[in-house]
Amino acid sequence: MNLSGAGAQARPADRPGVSSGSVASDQIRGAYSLIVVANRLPASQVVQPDGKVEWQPSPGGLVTALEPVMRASAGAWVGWSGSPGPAPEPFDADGVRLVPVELSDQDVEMFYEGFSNGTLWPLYHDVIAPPQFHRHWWEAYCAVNERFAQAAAGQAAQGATVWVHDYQLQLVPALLRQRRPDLRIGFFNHIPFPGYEIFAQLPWRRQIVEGLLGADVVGFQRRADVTNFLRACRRAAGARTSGGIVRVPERADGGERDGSGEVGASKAQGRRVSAACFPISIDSAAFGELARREDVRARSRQIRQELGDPQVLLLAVDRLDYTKGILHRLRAYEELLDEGRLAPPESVFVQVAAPSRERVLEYQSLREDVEAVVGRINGEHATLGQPAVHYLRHSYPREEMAALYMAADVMVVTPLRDGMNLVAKEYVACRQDELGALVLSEFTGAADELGSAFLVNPHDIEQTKDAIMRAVQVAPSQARRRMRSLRKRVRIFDVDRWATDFLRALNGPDPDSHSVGSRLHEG
Ligand code: GDG
Repeated sequence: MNLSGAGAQARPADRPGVSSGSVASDQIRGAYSLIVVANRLPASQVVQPDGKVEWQPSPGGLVTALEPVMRASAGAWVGWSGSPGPAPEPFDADGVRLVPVELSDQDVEMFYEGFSNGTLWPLYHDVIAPPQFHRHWWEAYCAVNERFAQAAAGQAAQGATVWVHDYQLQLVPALLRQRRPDLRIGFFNHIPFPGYEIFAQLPWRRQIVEGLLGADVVGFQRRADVTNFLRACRRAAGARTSGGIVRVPERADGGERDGSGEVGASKAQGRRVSAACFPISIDSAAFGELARREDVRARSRQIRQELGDPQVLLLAVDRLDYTKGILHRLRAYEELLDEGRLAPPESVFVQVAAPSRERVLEYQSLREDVEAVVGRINGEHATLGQPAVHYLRHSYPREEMAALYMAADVMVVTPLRDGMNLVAKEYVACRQDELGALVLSEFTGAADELGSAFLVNPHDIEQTKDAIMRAVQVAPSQARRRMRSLRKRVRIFDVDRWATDFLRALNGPDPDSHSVGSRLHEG
């Protein structure tokens, strides 16, 4: 996304009613026919050493997938800039309107770090870490969701499509529908939706489900997430479901509550909300192109050289997050070294751990634990100049990531729970040589699609060790067969296909056809 023209360029004069502020009055209709609402804008505000504020694009699969369709259909993106404080004015970047929403320091602490990442994130990831329930965090979550809904309502043209993303904004669909019943509203959850026994712990479970049911289509990564959500609709909100359709009684004014406080308590036939799975993917062609670039290929060879030309290079790439199973993975590798099944310098393990949520306590203690284990393994197994584990707590440019993927013989992706896991798909997309092997946790969304990987239960350390060894020792012909099958899947089901399927389900004529997304899991 080119931000060189950033700074409130005017939209074409023939588009009526463009609102000028980031927060519009409920009465104002905007000019945009496709609005993405996500916690973060596809660009961040960065303060330069001289105090000048600049926008830097933060490209990701979502932006890449949505940019063309947003440009073609007068698109706007509502989100936070990444800096606390007053929101800058909306501006255009490469034909897409960016609409910053304000988050104060307190919002960042209570809405983002608090309710989103201290309550919902651990709860939705099978309580790997204990979720914290605080009423003042919930209040901040409600207030910030209102702000996002209001900003989106002010930008959307009559009958526009609004696509809301992720767990930080689960109340937005219903808040938006209250203001703008004319809109088509979609919601996509990037992280898992937990089983009801876990979800039921949430003191605000009914409100969350009702918030989501403001959408026309609620999308998830896996079929299991859809099943969990449908159960939550029945149990927490008393709604009726049939297949993937939830019935939400409608009031004349477009709101879905019937006055009794329960969704589904009055009119049997009401608005139909479709729940389906749409497994997200990557821009496979772009990764393929990166992997063909001579400079990237040269860098990949150089990485192996710098690591001492090991026989086996194992790689893991994660945000430094307790859901990613980094400690379990290190333990498996450590035991393989202890048992002499792998031995440096012939085998080398590279763990890239991108810094993440560093102000949240659990993330600080995870970092300490990981660094202690890395220190222990190297203390025991490294020789001078030849560490057994290369621990890199950095973020790298995409070119470097692609070079690392191409250099690795075995990619170890072993989260304890993960909505999808794009790293696994990126590795596959970069392996034009059809070599390399993927060890993949069965608790990732990706495992539903990438059955030709070496699948493991990451809690089972013996099984993980065996899977790593099978991947290390796999015969080239078998490795190639597996990689071909993985590559076919990732090539066909790319991020473009994901976005197209979701938007087709949202805007298609027949709501029952929304289950199209579910078919993606087969094969
Ligand atoms: C959430 C869900 C779901 C990582 N380090 C660097 C870097 N990355 C990039 C990877 C990948 C992305 O970050 C991570 O995506 P994941 O899918 O692996 O995980 P989450 O961040 O937890 O994402 C997840 C996803 O949303 C999408 O719906 O799959 O389940 O948890 O693209 O490449 N990129 C660069 N440098 C790094 O150092 N450039």
